[in-house]
Amino acid sequence: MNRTEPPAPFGFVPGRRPLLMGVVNVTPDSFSDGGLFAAAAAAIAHGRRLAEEGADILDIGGESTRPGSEPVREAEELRRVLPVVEALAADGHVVSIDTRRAGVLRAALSAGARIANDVTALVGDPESLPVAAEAGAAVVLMHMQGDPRTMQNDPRYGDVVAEVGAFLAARVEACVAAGIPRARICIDPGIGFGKTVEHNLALLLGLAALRAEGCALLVGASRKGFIGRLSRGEDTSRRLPGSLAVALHAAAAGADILRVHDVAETRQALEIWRALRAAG
Ligand code: HH2
Repeated sequence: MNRTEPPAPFGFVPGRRPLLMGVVNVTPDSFSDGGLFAAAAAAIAHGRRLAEEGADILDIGGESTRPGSEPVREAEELRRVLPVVEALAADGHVVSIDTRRAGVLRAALSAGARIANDVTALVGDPESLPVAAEAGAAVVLMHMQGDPRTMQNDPRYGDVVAEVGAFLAARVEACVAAGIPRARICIDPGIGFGKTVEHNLALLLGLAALRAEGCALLVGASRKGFIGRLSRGEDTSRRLPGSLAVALHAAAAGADILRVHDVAETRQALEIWRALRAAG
Protein backbone atom coordinates (compact mmCIF):
# COMPACT_ATOMS: atom_id res chain seq x y z
CA MET A 1 0.00 0.00 0.00
CA ASN A 2 1.45 3.38 -0.97
CA ARG A 3 0.40 6.61 0.65
CA THR A 4 1.66 9.85 -0.86
CA GLU A 5 0.72 11.83 2.23
CA PRO A 6 1.24 9.75 5.37
CA PRO A 7 -1.12 10.71 8.21
CA ALA A 8 0.37 12.63 11.13
CA PRO A 9 1.75 10.03 13.53
CA PHE A 10 -0.93 10.55 16.14
CA GLY A 11 -3.60 12.07 13.89
CA PHE A 12 -6.93 11.02 15.34
CA VAL A 13 -10.39 11.44 14.00
CA PRO A 14 -12.79 11.81 16.94
CA GLY A 15 -15.24 8.92 17.14
CA ARG A 16 -13.05 6.73 14.94
CA ARG A 17 -11.62 3.48 16.24
CA PRO A 18 -8.23 3.84 17.95
CA LEU A 19 -5.19 3.69 15.70
CA LEU A 20 -3.56 0.27 15.45
CA MET A 21 0.18 -0.09 15.92
CA GLY A 22 1.24 -3.43 14.44
CA VAL A 23 4.22 -5.18 16.06
CA VAL A 24 7.14 -6.17 13.82
CA ASN A 25 9.73 -7.94 15.98
CA VAL A 26 12.99 -8.50 14.11
CA THR A 27 14.29 -10.71 16.91
CA PRO A 28 15.11 -14.35 17.55
CA ASP A 29 13.64 -14.28 21.07
CA SER A 30 10.56 -12.03 21.45
CA PHE A 31 8.06 -13.50 23.86
CA SER A 32 5.27 -14.24 21.40
CA ASP A 33 6.78 -14.32 17.91
CA GLY A 34 10.53 -14.60 18.48
CA GLY A 35 12.32 -16.06 15.47
CA LEU A 36 9.35 -15.84 13.10
CA PHE A 37 10.47 -12.57 11.49
CA ALA A 38 14.16 -12.47 12.42
CA ALA A 39 15.29 -12.23 8.78
CA ALA A 40 14.82 -8.80 7.19
CA ALA A 41 12.81 -10.13 4.25
CA ALA A 42 10.38 -11.95 6.54
CA ALA A 43 10.00 -8.89 8.77
CA ILE A 44 9.36 -6.61 5.79
CA ALA A 45 6.75 -9.01 4.40
CA HIS A 46 5.14 -9.22 7.84
CA GLY A 47 5.03 -5.42 8.15
CA ARG A 48 3.42 -5.12 4.71
CA ARG A 49 0.84 -7.73 5.67
CA LEU A 50 0.00 -5.88 8.89
CA ALA A 51 -0.41 -2.64 6.93
CA GLU A 52 -2.74 -4.39 4.48
CA GLU A 53 -4.72 -5.66 7.43
CA GLY A 54 -5.20 -2.11 8.68
CA ALA A 55 -2.21 -1.19 10.84
CA ASP A 56 -1.86 2.61 10.98
CA ILE A 57 1.65 2.45 12.43
CA LEU A 58 4.31 -0.29 12.12
CA ASP A 59 6.44 -0.66 15.26
CA ILE A 60 9.82 -2.20 14.48
CA GLY A 61 11.94 -3.63 17.27
CA GLY A 62 15.31 -5.40 17.24
CA GLU A 63 15.65 -6.18 20.95
CA SER A 64 13.29 -8.24 23.07
CA THR A 65 12.30 -6.61 26.35
CA ARG A 66 10.39 -9.63 27.65
CA PRO A 67 10.88 -10.42 31.36
CA GLY A 68 14.33 -11.94 31.92
CA SER A 69 15.75 -10.84 28.54
CA GLU A 70 19.34 -9.67 28.13
CA PRO A 71 20.21 -6.53 26.14
CA VAL A 72 21.61 -6.99 22.62
CA ARG A 73 24.61 -5.08 21.28
CA GLU A 74 23.92 -1.88 19.40
CA ALA A 75 25.56 -3.09 16.17
CA GLU A 76 23.35 -6.17 16.21
CA GLU A 77 20.20 -4.15 16.90
CA LEU A 78 21.06 -1.84 14.00
CA ARG A 79 21.72 -4.77 11.68
CA ARG A 80 18.30 -6.19 12.52
CA VAL A 81 16.12 -3.11 12.25
CA LEU A 82 17.60 -0.76 9.66
CA PRO A 83 16.75 -2.62 6.44
CA VAL A 84 13.22 -3.17 7.75
CA VAL A 85 12.71 0.47 8.71
CA GLU A 86 14.07 1.60 5.35
CA ALA A 87 11.85 -0.68 3.28
CA LEU A 88 8.62 -0.06 5.19
CA ALA A 89 9.15 3.71 5.40
CA ALA A 90 9.92 3.79 1.66
CA ASP A 91 6.54 2.13 1.07
CA GLY A 92 4.96 5.17 2.73
CA HIS A 93 3.99 3.49 6.01
CA VAL A 94 4.22 5.35 9.30
CA VAL A 95 7.07 3.56 11.08
CA SER A 96 7.96 3.68 14.75
CA ILE A 97 11.25 2.38 16.09
CA ASP A 98 11.08 0.47 19.38
CA THR A 99 14.49 1.08 20.92
CA ARG A 100 16.21 2.14 24.14
CA ARG A 101 19.32 3.39 22.31
CA ALA A 102 19.99 6.86 20.92
CA GLY A 103 22.29 5.45 18.22
CA VAL A 104 19.59 3.12 16.92
CA LEU A 105 16.99 5.88 17.20
CA ARG A 106 19.13 8.33 15.20
CA ALA A 107 19.80 5.81 12.43
CA ALA A 108 16.16 4.70 12.25
CA LEU A 109 14.88 8.28 12.07
CA SER A 110 17.34 8.97 9.23
CA ALA A 111 16.06 5.83 7.51
CA GLY A 112 12.49 7.14 7.58
CA ALA A 113 10.99 6.24 10.97
CA ARG A 114 8.79 9.00 12.38
CA ILE A 115 8.09 7.81 15.91
CA ALA A 116 10.48 6.98 18.78
CA ASN A 117 8.91 4.24 20.91
CA ASP A 118 11.03 3.88 24.04
CA VAL A 119 10.18 1.47 26.87
CA THR A 120 12.35 3.66 29.15
CA ALA A 121 10.41 6.84 28.23
CA LEU A 122 13.64 8.33 26.78
CA VAL A 123 15.47 7.96 30.11
CA GLY A 124 17.56 4.85 29.34
CA ASP A 125 19.94 6.69 27.04
CA PRO A 126 20.39 10.39 27.85
CA GLU A 127 20.96 11.19 24.16
CA SER A 128 17.61 9.79 23.03
CA LEU A 129 15.49 12.80 23.98
CA PRO A 130 17.67 15.37 22.17
CA VAL A 131 17.88 13.06 19.14
CA ALA A 132 14.08 12.73 18.97
CA ALA A 133 13.51 16.45 19.53
CA GLU A 134 16.03 17.51 16.91
CA ALA A 135 14.57 15.16 14.30
CA GLY A 136 11.02 16.41 14.93
CA ALA A 137 9.95 12.86 15.77
CA ALA A 138 6.83 11.89 17.65
CA VAL A 139 7.52 9.94 20.85
CA VAL A 140 5.90 7.13 22.83
CA LEU A 141 6.87 7.33 26.50
CA MET A 142 6.36 4.04 28.32
CA HIS A 143 6.54 3.35 32.06
CA MET A 144 8.68 0.46 33.29
CA GLN A 145 9.71 -0.37 36.86
CA GLY A 146 13.29 -1.70 36.89
CA ASP A 147 14.72 -3.29 33.75
CA PRO A 148 13.64 -6.27 31.69
CA ARG A 149 16.11 -8.69 33.32
CA THR A 150 14.62 -8.32 36.79
CA MET A 151 11.40 -6.29 36.46
CA GLN A 152 9.04 -9.16 37.27
CA ASN A 153 10.87 -10.12 40.51
CA ASP A 154 8.36 -8.78 43.02
CA PRO A 155 7.32 -5.39 41.59
CA ARG A 156 5.81 -3.07 44.24
CA TYR A 157 3.91 0.21 44.29
CA GLY A 158 2.00 2.19 46.90
CA ASP A 159 -0.61 3.42 44.40
CA VAL A 160 0.28 2.10 40.98
CA VAL A 161 -1.98 4.45 38.98
CA ALA A 162 -0.75 7.54 40.84
CA GLU A 163 2.93 6.53 40.58
CA VAL A 164 2.83 5.60 36.90
CA GLY A 165 0.80 8.76 36.16
CA ALA A 166 3.30 10.99 37.99
CA PHE A 167 6.26 9.40 36.19
CA LEU A 168 4.63 9.83 32.78
CA ALA A 169 3.56 13.42 33.52
CA ALA A 170 7.17 14.27 34.44
CA ARG A 171 8.45 12.66 31.24
CA VAL A 172 5.90 14.64 29.19
CA GLU A 173 7.18 17.86 30.79
CA ALA A 174 10.79 16.89 29.99
CA CYS A 175 9.83 16.35 26.35
CA VAL A 176 7.90 19.62 26.15
CA ALA A 177 10.89 21.43 27.68
CA ALA A 178 13.09 19.87 24.98
CA GLY A 179 10.79 21.29 22.28
CA ILE A 180 8.51 18.34 21.46
CA PRO A 181 4.90 19.57 21.17
CA ARG A 182 2.23 17.69 23.15
CA ALA A 183 0.50 16.66 19.92
CA ARG A 184 3.58 14.57 19.17
CA ILE A 185 3.74 12.90 22.59
CA CYS A 186 2.03 9.64 23.51
CA ILE A 187 2.08 8.07 26.98
CA ASP A 188 1.84 4.37 27.78
CA PRO A 189 1.43 2.70 31.21
CA GLY A 190 3.68 -0.21 30.15
CA ILE A 191 1.46 -3.20 30.77
CA GLY A 192 3.60 -6.11 32.03
CA PHE A 193 6.76 -4.05 32.57
CA GLY A 194 7.46 -4.44 36.30
CA LYS A 195 3.81 -5.11 37.16
CA THR A 196 1.80 -7.91 38.73
CA VAL A 197 -1.56 -9.01 37.35
CA GLU A 198 -3.24 -6.71 39.90
CA HIS A 199 -1.07 -3.76 38.86
CA ASN A 200 -1.97 -4.34 35.19
CA LEU A 201 -5.69 -4.48 36.01
CA ALA A 202 -5.50 -1.32 38.11
CA LEU A 203 -3.75 0.52 35.27
CA LEU A 204 -6.27 -0.67 32.69
CA LEU A 205 -9.08 0.51 34.95
CA GLY A 206 -7.27 3.79 35.60
CA LEU A 207 -6.56 4.79 31.99
CA ALA A 208 -8.69 7.93 32.26
CA ALA A 209 -6.70 9.06 35.31
CA LEU A 210 -3.40 8.53 33.49
CA ARG A 211 -4.23 10.82 30.59
CA ALA A 212 -1.85 13.72 30.03
CA GLU A 213 -3.45 16.91 28.67
CA GLY A 214 -2.99 17.21 24.90
CA CYS A 215 -1.11 13.89 24.57
CA ALA A 216 -2.16 10.57 23.08
CA LEU A 217 -2.51 7.39 25.15
CA LEU A 218 -1.27 3.98 24.00
CA VAL A 219 -2.02 0.56 25.48
CA GLY A 220 0.12 -2.49 24.68
CA ALA A 221 -1.41 -5.60 26.21
CA SER A 222 -1.42 -7.93 23.21
CA ARG A 223 -0.63 -11.57 24.14
CA LYS A 224 0.97 -10.52 27.44
CA GLY A 225 1.47 -12.88 30.37
CA PHE A 226 -1.31 -11.57 32.59
CA ILE A 227 -3.87 -12.75 30.00
CA GLY A 228 -2.67 -16.32 30.44
CA ARG A 229 -2.49 -15.93 34.21
CA LEU A 230 -6.06 -14.62 34.41
CA SER A 231 -7.43 -17.50 32.35
CA ARG A 232 -6.06 -21.03 32.07
CA GLY A 233 -2.36 -20.44 31.71
CA GLU A 234 -2.58 -20.29 27.91
CA ASP A 235 0.70 -19.73 26.12
CA THR A 236 1.24 -16.72 23.84
CA SER A 237 -0.21 -18.44 20.75
CA ARG A 238 -3.57 -18.82 22.52
CA ARG A 239 -4.05 -15.36 24.01
CA LEU A 240 -5.89 -13.66 21.14
CA PRO A 241 -9.36 -13.75 22.77
CA GLY A 242 -8.03 -12.18 25.96
CA SER A 243 -6.06 -9.65 23.91
CA LEU A 244 -9.25 -8.63 22.10
CA ALA A 245 -11.08 -8.27 25.42
CA VAL A 246 -8.40 -5.87 26.65
CA ALA A 247 -8.36 -3.99 23.32
CA LEU A 248 -12.12 -3.34 23.51
CA HIS A 249 -11.85 -2.27 27.15
CA ALA A 250 -9.00 0.12 26.28
CA ALA A 251 -10.92 1.53 23.30
CA ALA A 252 -13.98 2.14 25.47
CA ALA A 253 -11.75 3.83 28.04
CA GLY A 254 -10.46 6.24 25.39
CA ALA A 255 -7.10 4.77 24.34
CA ASP A 256 -5.88 6.44 21.15
CA ILE A 257 -3.48 3.72 19.99
CA LEU A 258 -3.44 -0.03 20.57
CA ARG A 259 -0.14 -1.88 20.07
CA VAL A 260 -1.09 -5.33 18.81
CA HIS A 261 0.29 -8.44 17.13
CA ASP A 262 -3.06 -9.48 15.57
CA VAL A 263 -4.07 -6.50 13.47
CA ALA A 264 -6.85 -7.99 11.32
CA GLU A 265 -8.58 -9.57 14.30
CA THR A 266 -8.31 -6.47 16.48
CA ARG A 267 -9.56 -4.30 13.69
CA GLN A 268 -12.63 -6.48 13.18
CA ALA A 269 -13.42 -6.44 16.91
CA LEU A 270 -13.07 -2.64 16.99
CA GLU A 271 -15.24 -2.15 13.93
CA ILE A 272 -18.09 -4.15 15.43
CA TRP A 273 -17.69 -2.31 18.74
CA ARG A 274 -17.79 1.03 16.93
CA ALA A 275 -20.84 0.04 14.85
CA LEU A 276 -22.69 -0.96 18.00
CA ARG A 277 -21.85 2.34 19.66
CA ALA A 278 -22.89 4.30 16.58
CA ALA A 279 -26.20 2.41 16.36
CA GLY A 280 -26.98 2.81 20.07
N1 HH2 B 1 5.54 -3.98 24.82
C1 HH2 B 1 6.56 -4.67 24.29
C2 HH2 B 1 7.54 -4.00 23.55
N2 HH2 B 1 7.47 -2.68 23.30
N3 HH2 B 1 6.33 -0.62 23.57
C3 HH2 B 1 5.30 0.08 24.08
N4 HH2 B 1 5.20 1.39 23.85
N5 HH2 B 1 4.32 -0.52 24.84
C4 HH2 B 1 4.36 -1.85 25.12
O1 HH2 B 1 3.45 -2.34 25.84
C5 HH2 B 1 5.43 -2.63 24.59
C6 HH2 B 1 6.42 -1.97 23.81
C7 HH2 B 1 6.67 -6.13 24.49
O2 HH2 B 1 6.01 -6.83 23.47
P1 HH2 B 1 6.76 -7.50 22.21
O3 HH2 B 1 7.45 -6.45 21.38
O4 HH2 B 1 5.80 -8.34 21.45
O5 HH2 B 1 7.80 -8.49 22.86
P2 HH2 B 1 9.38 -8.46 23.04
O6 HH2 B 1 9.73 -7.31 23.94
O7 HH2 B 1 9.68 -9.81 23.67
O8 HH2 B 1 10.00 -8.30 21.68
